[in-house]
Amino acid sequence: QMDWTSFHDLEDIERFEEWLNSTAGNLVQMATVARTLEGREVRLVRITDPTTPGPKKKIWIEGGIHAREWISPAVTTYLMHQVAVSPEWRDILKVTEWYFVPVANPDGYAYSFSSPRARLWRKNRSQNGPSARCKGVDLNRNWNLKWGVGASGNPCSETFKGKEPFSEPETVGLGRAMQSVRDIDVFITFHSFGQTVLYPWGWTRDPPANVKQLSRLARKFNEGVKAASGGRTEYEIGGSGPLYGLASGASDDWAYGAMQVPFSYTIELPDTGSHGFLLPESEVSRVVFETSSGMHCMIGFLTNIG
Ligand code: 0X9
Ligand code: ZN
Repeated sequence: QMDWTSFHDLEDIERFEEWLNSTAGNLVQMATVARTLEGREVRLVRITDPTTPGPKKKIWIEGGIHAREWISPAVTTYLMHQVAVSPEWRDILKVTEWYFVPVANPDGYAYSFSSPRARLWRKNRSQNGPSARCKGVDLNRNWNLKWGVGASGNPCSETFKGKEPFSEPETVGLGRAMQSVRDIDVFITFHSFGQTVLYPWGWTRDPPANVKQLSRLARKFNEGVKAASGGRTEYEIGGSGPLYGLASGASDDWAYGAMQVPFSYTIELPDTGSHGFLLPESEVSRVVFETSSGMHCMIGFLTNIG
């Protein structure tokens, strides 16, 4: 059984998905959107209330695209649990349709659990050609939007973009699934660390067309986090390019630019750097609670439920 007082490996997360599917079966649908190089599934979990009529806001949540950012799948699975079973989310669930990918990079995630020296692995486990010395493509540099800007062509780099856009089964499968869902209203990819809400673009420092609305909805997320934390946790909000430096081929830019998702964000979860990627397990329950409170405030605002 799942808990949010520690980090969980891929098997635990898959068991949790199956448990949720059997417990809240009328609300949950599962699909496999890709098969990785090592044969793992990239799973998509759709949660919606089939007894209420549409149209509904479509919200896509991506977790675990970077292997070592363990707090991301923790937050994503907690949010799935809240949305499906918590009474506090019931009114919002009537008018929303959720698409969750708890672990977008299962090979990398499993590898980061396999030994202490693999703990800080970021990429997938792609072979990069028969003679390549270095493994892995940064799946957050492999999407087909301004591919190549601020990304590396060297397979040994942490930000290796792949040999071409969409060279990886994970990004292809996720992209196709988003295309078949269509008209997504909100796209969020959870990363760590930094405590920032980033909106497009990552490939340029120019602001996107609806920057005012993007920033206003991001402030709602922060408002919910701040309230839930008693004022202790706050996020910085801004454009990816200006705040994190130029990096293209990321899922948020693709969602915004290629899929025309009006509200597309990368949320860099806590902390602000003291532990960085190695967030202590004792922080998990606080972070998942504060983040889901932020999401509740954000999506409540979007749907006029609050
Ligand atoms: O560089 C990234 O992929 C993200 N930061 S992380 O430290 N988690 O790796 C930020 C991505 C921001 N979005 C874009 N650059 N489009
Ligand atoms: Zn990341």
